[in-house]
Amino acid sequence: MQRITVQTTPIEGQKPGTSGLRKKTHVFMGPHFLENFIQSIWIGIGGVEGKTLVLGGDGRYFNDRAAQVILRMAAASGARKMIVGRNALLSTPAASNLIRLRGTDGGIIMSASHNPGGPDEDFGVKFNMSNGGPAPEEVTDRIFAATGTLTAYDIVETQDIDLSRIGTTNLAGMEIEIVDPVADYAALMETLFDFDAIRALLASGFRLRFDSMHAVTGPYATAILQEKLGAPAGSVVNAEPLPDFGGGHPDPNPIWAKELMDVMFADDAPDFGAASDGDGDRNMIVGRGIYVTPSDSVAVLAANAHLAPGYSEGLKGVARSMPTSRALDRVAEAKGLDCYETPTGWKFFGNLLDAGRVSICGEESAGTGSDHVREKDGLWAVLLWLNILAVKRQSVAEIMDEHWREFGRNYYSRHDYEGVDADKANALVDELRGKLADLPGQDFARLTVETADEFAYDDPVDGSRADKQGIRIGFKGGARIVLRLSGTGTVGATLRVYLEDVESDPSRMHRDAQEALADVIAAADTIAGITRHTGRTAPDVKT
Ligand code: G16
Repeated sequence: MQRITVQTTPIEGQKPGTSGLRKKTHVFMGPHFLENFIQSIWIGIGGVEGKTLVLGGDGRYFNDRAAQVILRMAAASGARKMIVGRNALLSTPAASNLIRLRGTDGGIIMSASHNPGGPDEDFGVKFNMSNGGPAPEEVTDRIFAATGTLTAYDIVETQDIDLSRIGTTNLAGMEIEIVDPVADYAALMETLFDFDAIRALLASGFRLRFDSMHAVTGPYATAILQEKLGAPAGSVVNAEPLPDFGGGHPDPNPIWAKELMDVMFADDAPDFGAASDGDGDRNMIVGRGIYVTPSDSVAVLAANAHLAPGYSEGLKGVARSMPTSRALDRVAEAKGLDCYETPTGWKFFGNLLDAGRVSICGEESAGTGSDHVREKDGLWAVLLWLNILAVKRQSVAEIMDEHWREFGRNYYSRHDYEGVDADKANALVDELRGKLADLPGQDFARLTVETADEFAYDDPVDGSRADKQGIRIGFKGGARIVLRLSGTGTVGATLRVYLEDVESDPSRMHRDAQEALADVIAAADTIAGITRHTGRTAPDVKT
């Protein structure tokens, strides 16, 4: 076993995005690419010497090889200990929990989340802090700065470590503890939810289907939903994590989880359907014949969380990312809760959660979570829904209907234009930015603009500022358009257009969202010149 220093040169394009560094897998597998980035993480966090980190990933292609490299680099740079999920598997929320539970200095999560996996698809790496949450921009900026000046990295030359057996081993003086990736997380869930009530619901003939999309939640969902809560075998489908997610796109939305949607909209549909993504932090909720948007889901969860033991004392406050619909704001207002609006990216919730200002957070991008960890958590959202259903004994459709009648309905949809030429996408945003001041008072598709600005966020806890976080255009009557460029893609630019309108007339609350939003959609194209700039006449994905 030998510690060596390898000479290298900076590699371009190692700037972390909305959630860590995501690239094509072959890019990550290229000479020095992973090693440069990991050494830059060590530099960005002030060195890894004497530190204890958690390591795990979503099991995608290259996960196992990358884990070996990261362990050898941690040992070479003097880390004290690495706590690793068996076979280098850990869902993102389970990694966050492990970091907090063991009081470690942070952790490395190998995942490109909902992006497809495989040699021609995506891979990713992100660093989480000692609070269990994604590194804030101040840290990712330091990591990025280090990627630009790196001249060498340290690594130990050795045989692969066997990560398949639970226990403790040693690598060049560094302890490696291999843990069951599920056990601690499952125990945490049991403290938050009324497992007896959910068990009784499932024993009453209530049928559920959870689609793991061949990603990391398979073992978690099987252990919790089937083994602990008694859902019949086969309730969890696509449960085996595969390096290429079975060739699928592990993004839980009606497009990519179509198999589940078809089942849930069939005549003999189960009562409740859910899906999770590559690394287990996203979720999709669907009842028999009804899809629940992520924005509605977080609003329903906030309105009913007190029905679960972990939240029985009420919520401290709530938060949503700016493009997420304002359904949550309506619940917060009715309940007298503070509601924070943050930029896209779970990392922006971290300070609010740490400061005890909020208990539940949500994003339109299928992310919901609470202060139990510092990541969004797919299975957590599913279990909270089940707990609520177990207490209310209503169908998902009835719960939604009741919710909209009480709080009003925020019709919502996101239109994505993927793989757009980056220059064209930037030109669109620049042009729009330039005309914001003139928009108020103008009419588009029967809507009158009331406000138009570019979102900037001043963190109320540490005072840090994040600007250029998306353009928002508000109309008289409550409709809204938000436009921003995604920070998680790996090819070209993805233009995201978020569309919303408010409905308080109960007789108009059951329309198709695209239909209800027709004017807002037309206004967005006219105002932003989407077709003119991109040449696209329709989005690639509508969620
Ligand atoms: C990540 C972030 C989320 C964000 C989402 C979409 O999710 O953690 O906070 O909402 O990306 O970001 P963008 O619109 O920039 O693509 P995940 O599940 O990919 O880690």
